[in-house]
Amino acid sequence: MTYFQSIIGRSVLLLFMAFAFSAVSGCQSETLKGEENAILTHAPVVPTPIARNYPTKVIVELETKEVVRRLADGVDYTFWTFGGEVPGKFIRVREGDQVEFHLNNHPDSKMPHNIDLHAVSGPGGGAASSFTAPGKGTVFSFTALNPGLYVYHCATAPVGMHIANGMYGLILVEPKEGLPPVDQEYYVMQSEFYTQGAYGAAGLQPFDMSKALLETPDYVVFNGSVGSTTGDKALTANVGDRIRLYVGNGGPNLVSSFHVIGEIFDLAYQEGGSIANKNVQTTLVPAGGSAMVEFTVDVPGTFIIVDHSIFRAFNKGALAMITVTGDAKPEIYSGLQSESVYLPEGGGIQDIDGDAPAALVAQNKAERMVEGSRIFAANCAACHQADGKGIAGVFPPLAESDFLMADPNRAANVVINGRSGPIEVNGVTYNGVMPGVNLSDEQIANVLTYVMNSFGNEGTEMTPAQVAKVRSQH
Ligand code: HEC
Ligand SMILES: [Cu+2]
Repeated sequence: MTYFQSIIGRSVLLLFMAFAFSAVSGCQSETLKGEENAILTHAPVVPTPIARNYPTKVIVELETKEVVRRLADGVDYTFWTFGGEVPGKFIRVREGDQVEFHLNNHPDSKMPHNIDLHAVSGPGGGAASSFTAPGKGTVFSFTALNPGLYVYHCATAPVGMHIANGMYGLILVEPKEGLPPVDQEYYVMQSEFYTQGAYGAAGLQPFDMSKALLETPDYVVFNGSVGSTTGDKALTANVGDRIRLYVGNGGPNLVSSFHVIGEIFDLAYQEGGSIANKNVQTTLVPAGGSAMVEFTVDVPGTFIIVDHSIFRAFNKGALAMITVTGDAKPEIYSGLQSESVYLPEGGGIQDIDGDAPAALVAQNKAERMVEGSRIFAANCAACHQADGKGIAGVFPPLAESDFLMADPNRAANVVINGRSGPIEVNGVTYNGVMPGVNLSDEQIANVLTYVMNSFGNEGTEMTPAQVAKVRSQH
């Protein structure tokens, strides 16, 4: 072979290789191969990363259901859902995938529903093609053109009400090249609920349209309920893990100031887009928007996820937890490990000398104990602790408290009007401030009956009439 021939041969080969390479890597549009059924997950679980390096036809089956579920302890709500829970199931596809979307509306539904996916390029984001009556199903297809993390929601009139009742979720369109691997991925979605009763008012709570119009929710929560992701339902990780949170905000009204207490986001893909900002403390998540955040947990302990519009976190429910286990790293953080900071405080309006709202009526001591335990958990445990033992030097104990048990009327006065200045409890002097807790006579009777008959205390029943008398004397 002459030199000339060999040059020609090589260029032809190179040309051929370049052509073949571009076909495989898909510089232009890739061709669909095969078909698969999407595996959808309930929060906080995320479907496993896409292993394919080519686009396929993905079949998504999602069912709308109207269900009664717990919104907070003792509080139920009729949620309208994508898949039976709030938020709706997480959908994960790859850029370039063709999604064949099957929306089915459960036969027991009272309402028609549809779906608007922000990942769709097409009229109504799919809503125009997916209006589905109870017991019916609809199908439409779209190609996931843009990578990113997108909100989906119902868009059936009255739209606000469908969203307020829980109809939203997330769809992740992974970029062609995939996302960098991490150790833990979780799905966290914020939203608000507007109920006729105030925060914590017991029973099945109907939707309150006037509060929704004023944008004054009673509940702001992660993953559909108060405490959905706390205690033994907290997210988990090991020391050294890199965590990616897929964060959504269903609204309907509020913008979230998303923050993890004690962590810094190494990367925050703001608004769920493709560019990450580095070293972020708090990222805004718009209503109907998202964010992806990544961070490494360097030390063990409990990390609290909040909306940093802070009354929402401590008084309306927007508080979740990540429990990190492993060896301490004193070179990064050393200090007392305590579970007692950052506990929810409930919605009883605290002021220094307030009037009280109305509530339920307990018929006997047993009913007072049940209501009282709820009121305690929501309004007192943050300071006096769940076991009533207080915190040494800061919050006096209610468990076996000589101060409490000596004079129930004096205790009622403390709850109604608050107290500050030195106080001796079981021989120990405390000097703090207890704010007056804005509860009704009924609620104070219940909570004091509960504390006087719990935590090793044995005492009498307190009645609303007794509380009313104390209130009138001060
Ligand atoms: C924000 C923290 C906080 C909350 C919430 C709180 N307390 Fe207190 N409480 C205190 C502090 C601090 C004192 C001591 C005040 C002082 O030093 O004068 C105290 C004192 C008391 C006392 C008298 C001392 C004792 O230990 O017996 C009683 C009774 C009491 N609280 C009951 C309650 C009840 C019931 C609730 C819920 C309805 C409640 N507190 C909510 C902080 C709180
Ligand atoms: Cu709907």
